[in-house]
Amino acid sequence: MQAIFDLYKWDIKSCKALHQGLINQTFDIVTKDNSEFILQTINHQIFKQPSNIDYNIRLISQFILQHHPSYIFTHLVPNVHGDTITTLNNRYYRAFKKLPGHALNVLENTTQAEEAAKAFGNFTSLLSPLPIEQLKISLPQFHDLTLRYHQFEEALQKGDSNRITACKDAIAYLQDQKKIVTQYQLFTQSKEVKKRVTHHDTKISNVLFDTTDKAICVIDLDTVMPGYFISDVGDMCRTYLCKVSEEEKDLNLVHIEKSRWEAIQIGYLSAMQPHLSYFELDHFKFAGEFMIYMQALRFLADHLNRDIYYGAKYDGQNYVRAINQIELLKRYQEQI
Ligand code: GN1
Ligand code: MG
Repeated sequence: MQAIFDLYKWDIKSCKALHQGLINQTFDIVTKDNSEFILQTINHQIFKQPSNIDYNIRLISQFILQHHPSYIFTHLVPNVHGDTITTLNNRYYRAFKKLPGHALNVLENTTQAEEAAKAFGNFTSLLSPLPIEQLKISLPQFHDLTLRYHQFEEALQKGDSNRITACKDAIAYLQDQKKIVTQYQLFTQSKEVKKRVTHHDTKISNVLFDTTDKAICVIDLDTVMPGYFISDVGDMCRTYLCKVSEEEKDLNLVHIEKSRWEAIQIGYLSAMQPHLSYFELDHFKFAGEFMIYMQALRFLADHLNRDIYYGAKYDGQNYVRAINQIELLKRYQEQI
């Protein structure tokens, strides 16, 4: 790591790995003059063109500095060469100045749901004058449910046969819910639907809060690219409505907190209502079904593919995540 610290001219006091996110590695850096940074590697097995992420964040950063200079944003910190992305030993790094605030793994109350939803809604609303064609695609077809279903079917063909047999109930349930793919296709084909600057990873740990539960800013901008509002609202429903996360094994704890559903609507629409068409507004509830279902498909497909994408800290972790999401989908369809 010393070589990378040198490239940022950091005289290091401490460097702590943060166990955040499933894809990239994140470090909390404090230098001897007490400056604080976040250093992150970009997983380029997944993000094949890390320069696209860098390009998008710089584009957004410039837009914000020009039009909304007081908006709190994770502006990139350049290295000694003036580059905001650093390649070293075939690894990609970038750094941000650490912002005050803390991230949550699970929500503690309804205010946090409203605040987070408002923060993501504001982000898209604020960037609405930025022509989306200027953004690069950091992960092609990332939230394309048709593709995700196809990948799930491929896993049923080529995946681990023992796992396929053991997961037959979960597989049958997801196949039975295929109508969600059709609904997604109808939604995306509609002329009433627009692509906008979309975060694509609106889980609660991607918002920084202050001590009074006010959202300070949104973080983790790797997947910011043109997309549909159902991606952002959907991931809010997936991760804010329940008191336990996708890692929870005890399915009895997977409940929907109805007050948080109201909070997501109030928060997100306070910024986004003027931007959305009636047709889009009518798909607010569908957003949750779409994202919970897609995540269940992705976790189960990965389990069948022997965890090549998400990895697993214990045998069956992606299966646990998948059945957790299936349970959440059932509760969502019953209660929302
Ligand atoms: C991944 O790495 P992280 O935790 O920010 C994934 C998301 C999933 C999430 C599930 C690029 O996000 O789509 O919703 O795991 N990101 C990518 O926890 O695949
Ligand atoms: Mg992420």
